[in-house]
Amino acid sequence: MTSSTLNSESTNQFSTFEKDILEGLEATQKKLSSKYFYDEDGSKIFQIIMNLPEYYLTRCEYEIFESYKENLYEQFSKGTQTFNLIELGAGDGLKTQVLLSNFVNQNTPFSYLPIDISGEALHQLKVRFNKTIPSLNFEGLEGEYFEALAQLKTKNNLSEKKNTRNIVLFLGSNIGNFGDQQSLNFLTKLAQNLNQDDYLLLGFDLKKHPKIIKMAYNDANGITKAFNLNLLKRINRELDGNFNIEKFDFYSTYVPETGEVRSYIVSEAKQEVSLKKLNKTIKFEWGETIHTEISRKYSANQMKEITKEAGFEFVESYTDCKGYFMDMLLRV
Ligand code: AVI
Repeated sequence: MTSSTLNSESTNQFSTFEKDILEGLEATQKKLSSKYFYDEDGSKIFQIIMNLPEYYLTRCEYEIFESYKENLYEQFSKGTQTFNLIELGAGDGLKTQVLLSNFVNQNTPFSYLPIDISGEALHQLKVRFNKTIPSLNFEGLEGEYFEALAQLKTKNNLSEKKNTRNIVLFLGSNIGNFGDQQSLNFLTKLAQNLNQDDYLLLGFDLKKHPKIIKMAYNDANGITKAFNLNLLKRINRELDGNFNIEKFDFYSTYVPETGEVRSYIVSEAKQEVSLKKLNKTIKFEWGETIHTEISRKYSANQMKEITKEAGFEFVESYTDCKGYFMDMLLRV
């Protein structure tokens, strides 16, 4: 048996994670998807990032919810008997808690259905909300967004009944981690998966002074670096790899024209890394980069155009006092 036959046979047995990692590391411009950042440690590091002085995004969205929770409740509950709040990528739920604890004291009953790729994050969320909002009707779903949405549909929780409005929450600038085409596809698919008069509340980071954006992804304590390098640790653990973390650095840059922060892991040596589980060796040149993440910033008008193209109608937009971040309410 030739080695190429061996390879193609074993390729068929690779999991999606293994395939993605291998394809990414074997590409001319090496890349690893930021969706793989969020193992248990990665989710914990992200919690720290959200509290960093440089990382303004979470605080701004928190402020928006504090300021506009009453207005949002009015919008969500207008003309419906009940509503489902379906949160995509809920994380620690701290911001959402501001809305939920306000909504449980109002008249219109609702359910909270968070969807997250990390089972651990969902578990922690459930524990937190059991304590802080015991009367909350909570049902967590672990998985990729559309798989989970489909699951919800099958379980008949994503109600098509006229008296229940589905409201998808896609917050925290999660949309920014998609490339432009991917965002449009995602929003189009989302609009198609919702019923007429359902809502999307979309939280995204606004374009602003490039220095402010750049600093948010280059924090002084190197937490964002640790967040990126944790993916190499994950690969070591899950693919029996031998990345020497000390020999890799982190670099990120913001380009105003494209609105993209682009993040990279950088090899600080000419080196070879083996992934024993996949029977592969990856070579690195000194200074060679692995692209890890896009964090896209938009103007309000850009987002209006994209969401319109995807099939949504603009309802309202909310921003913090500095005008750094925006939550846009859209209707199908
Ligand atoms: C989850 N996501 C919106 C964050 C962002 O701002 O792109 C992830 C992150 N990456 C580095 N810092 C935070």
